[in-house]
Amino acid sequence: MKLFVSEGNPHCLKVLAALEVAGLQCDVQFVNHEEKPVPFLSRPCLPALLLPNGQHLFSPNAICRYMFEVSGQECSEACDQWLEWEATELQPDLLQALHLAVLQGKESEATQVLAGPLSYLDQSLTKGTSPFLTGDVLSLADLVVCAALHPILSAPSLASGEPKSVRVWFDRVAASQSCVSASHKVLQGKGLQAMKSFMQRQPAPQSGQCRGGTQPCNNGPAEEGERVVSQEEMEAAAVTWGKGLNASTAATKRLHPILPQEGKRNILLTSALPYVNNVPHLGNIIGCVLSADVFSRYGRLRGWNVLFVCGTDEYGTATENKAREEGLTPQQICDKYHAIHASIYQWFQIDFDFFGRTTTEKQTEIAQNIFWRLHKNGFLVEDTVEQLRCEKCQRFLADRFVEGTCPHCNYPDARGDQCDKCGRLINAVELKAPHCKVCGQTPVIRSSKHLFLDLPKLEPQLEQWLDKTTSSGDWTANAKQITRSWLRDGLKPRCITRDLRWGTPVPHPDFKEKVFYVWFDAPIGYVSITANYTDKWEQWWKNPNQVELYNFMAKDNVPFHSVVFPCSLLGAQDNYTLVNHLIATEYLNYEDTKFSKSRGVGVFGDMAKDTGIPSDVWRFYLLYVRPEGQDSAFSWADMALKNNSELLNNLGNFINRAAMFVSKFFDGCVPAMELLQEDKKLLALVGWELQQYIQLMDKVKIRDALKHILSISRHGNQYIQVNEPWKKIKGGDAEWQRAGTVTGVSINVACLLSVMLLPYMPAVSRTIRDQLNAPDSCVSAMLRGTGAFTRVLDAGHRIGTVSPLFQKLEVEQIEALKKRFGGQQTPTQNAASPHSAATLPTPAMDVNAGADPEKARQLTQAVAEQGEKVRALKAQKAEKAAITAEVSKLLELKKQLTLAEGKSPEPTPVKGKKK
Ligand code: B3M
Ligand code: ZN
Repeated sequence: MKLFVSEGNPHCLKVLAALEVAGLQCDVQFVNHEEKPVPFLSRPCLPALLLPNGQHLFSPNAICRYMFEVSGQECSEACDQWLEWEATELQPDLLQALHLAVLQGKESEATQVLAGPLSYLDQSLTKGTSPFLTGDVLSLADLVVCAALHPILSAPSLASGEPKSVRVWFDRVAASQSCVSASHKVLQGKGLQAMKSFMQRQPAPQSGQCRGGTQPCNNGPAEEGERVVSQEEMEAAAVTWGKGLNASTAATKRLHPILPQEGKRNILLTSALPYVNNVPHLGNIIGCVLSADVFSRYGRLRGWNVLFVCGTDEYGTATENKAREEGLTPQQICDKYHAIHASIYQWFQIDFDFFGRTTTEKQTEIAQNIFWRLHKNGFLVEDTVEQLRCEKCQRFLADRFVEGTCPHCNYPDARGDQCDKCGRLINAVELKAPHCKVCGQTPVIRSSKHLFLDLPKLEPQLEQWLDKTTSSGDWTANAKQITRSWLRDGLKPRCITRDLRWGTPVPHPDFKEKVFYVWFDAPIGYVSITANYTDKWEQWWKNPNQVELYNFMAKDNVPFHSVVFPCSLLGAQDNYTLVNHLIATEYLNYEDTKFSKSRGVGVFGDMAKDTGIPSDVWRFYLLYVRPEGQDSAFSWADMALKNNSELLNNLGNFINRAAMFVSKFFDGCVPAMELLQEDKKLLALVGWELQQYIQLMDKVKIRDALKHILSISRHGNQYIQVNEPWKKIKGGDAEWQRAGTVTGVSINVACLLSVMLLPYMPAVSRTIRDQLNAPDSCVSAMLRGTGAFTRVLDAGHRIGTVSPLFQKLEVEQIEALKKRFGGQQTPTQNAASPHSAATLPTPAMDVNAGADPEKARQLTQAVAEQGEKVRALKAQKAEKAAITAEVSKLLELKKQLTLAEGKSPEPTPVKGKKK
């Protein structure tokens, strides 16, 4: 075995340390950076390990892992997860930090880049009681992460801002013999400077960009300056700004019925049809209707021709039961709850073009038509099925009324149609230990004749279509993965008839007593609801070449939209429009547990308005924590924190200041603007954020896009803070003019924000535009094209009356709400949830009673000012000592800010014990 390493290459630290711990015989050879020990790689790649069989390993973590394995030391799952985190999350930030520190001398910025990963590490370390990452003994995880951080954390000029727990852990691991000797070999006591020649050969890391993936963007109080703006960018931004609004993009009024138009992007948008028999909770709201609403509003701003339909899903046993419970007929239940749903969505400002229902004649007509076409085309097969019948309740048990143990994975709470644990499809009779959900009795098996959709026969067509649509459309990762796993298991014929009364009747004479299975019937609801909206519904639904279909849903609905429904439509052979973009969310939990009506846990749609918190703030927070890519949780404390820090102190503060300057200093008229470097830089920063927002929104990354709105107002606040228009207004002519420019630029940024915010907070957006007296044309023009930030409010424009946009949420108020909606949850319930990922702890926004938004606001400003001071000193090439002194002040301020924001740099109590 031969290990190739090079001096000053930080990746070599970990392999040398691992080699020593593993205690293997190995020839270590130091080569120069340009050496290519792995013959088939085109670029030099060190470290590299030549194995006895002549093969090479050239990923540092793989080398470490291999060494451990050969020496007989197992690498646990937790250890592997840390290695993955180190490679995918820590390394990119680390390289950026090293680049800043080693090549640019920007030490404070380097520590800032690492704040995210270090606080993640801190959370994990303070969560448990063990001294090491994966337990009581030092593991490969400790070695790898410690070696990675070694250059930074052992540099006196950089270390100081890291959390205490990280420092304690680092010192412990770094003191081990293996680390000490590895560091000696690679860095030779030269510290950061040892890496200079290595770093110079590395491609410059991208900065300020979210790396995508499942982690949310690091969007703490980011300081301006994180992203380096080039001269060209600034000039380009100034040119765009100067062009002004393109007046030709006149506002197009929404005229019903909306129909596809030639030459437009025609978007048909659906959100899963909520069951009519209960009141939706916040998870349902964010999962479908709210997400779809944001996207449809955004689409209209982009100038797309959007039709957004939804409605209540009304058939099925659940409705029959609810009717029995409430002493009403199923129809009366549907009428009652349809109205409840409609009013909840209205309160949440869900702007459907049409909100219908599935119990209509059109539904019967279209569902029966699809049925006959499937029948005629030979895609229905008849079979006798054994069904579960509860003799006590005197009825056949629909899938959702029987529960038992999953035959595939033994999950004890599997439903009659699907297992929530392994996600597999189940035939109710296959359940082990089945029981009636209503009375608990064990059901008996009876046979009856049914019709099946021949999925195996449709499978080749389906696969062909899926290949195309999933590669050309935007399918969320979970949607693709769930669909793939369904296909991997092989499709089976699926029964589409049921022995029930409350449903769409099966028209076939041999099946007169039966109705359609809800999951065959419900998606047809999208079509029939559109048909109730317009007679010309076929222009949407039988027009795949001109129409793009987006389906929004929570992930448990995926297979019905990606497999079953497309098969019905493909088999009907009637040129139906099939889904192009399938957008599925993960689950939203409530605090640390699940929403539960029966336990009285969580906030349900009808209660939100009783909290006194405005609909827009609800929308904002739900979208801020949208379970996009991973499960997330609603938390009262976090909602208050986000309201107070992001809405009040960041966004609202900026817009309000900008507008107040116009009205107080310039008599309510936008002043003349004369752009300097400083202004152009802001324009470039804002333009970049706007582009990110558009790119993300186009891909339906709603939560990620929202963060860019908040970044813009952060840049804006910083800009105002640095330029101090309130002081300059009192100065001479030149100063006065500067105050004017800063105010004019700011008010235009505020106007842009009002438009970007519209999909998320429609009422606030309207209020801002009213306060700015902004023309409607800005709404129709600002988000067109690739997104360029341009001047809309010219000098002389008179604004309206300015008032504050947001209100503080007080601790007492939030505590009271939390009590009211809390239910009797226990911390262990989360662990029992089938969705709780037993992987690495998520860096939760831990909120404690110490949060002080007012102080946070002052400190944010202080940090900004101090940052500016440091930058100025560096620009003047001031004495190193002077800079270091100011940097340490900056770090101290940041630490205080972290505290004031309610995040804790000191060890936090173990999660769960708090409650
Ligand atoms: N009503 C299930 C649900 O709300 C179902 C969706 C139908 S979409 C066609 O989760
Ligand atoms: Zn029963």
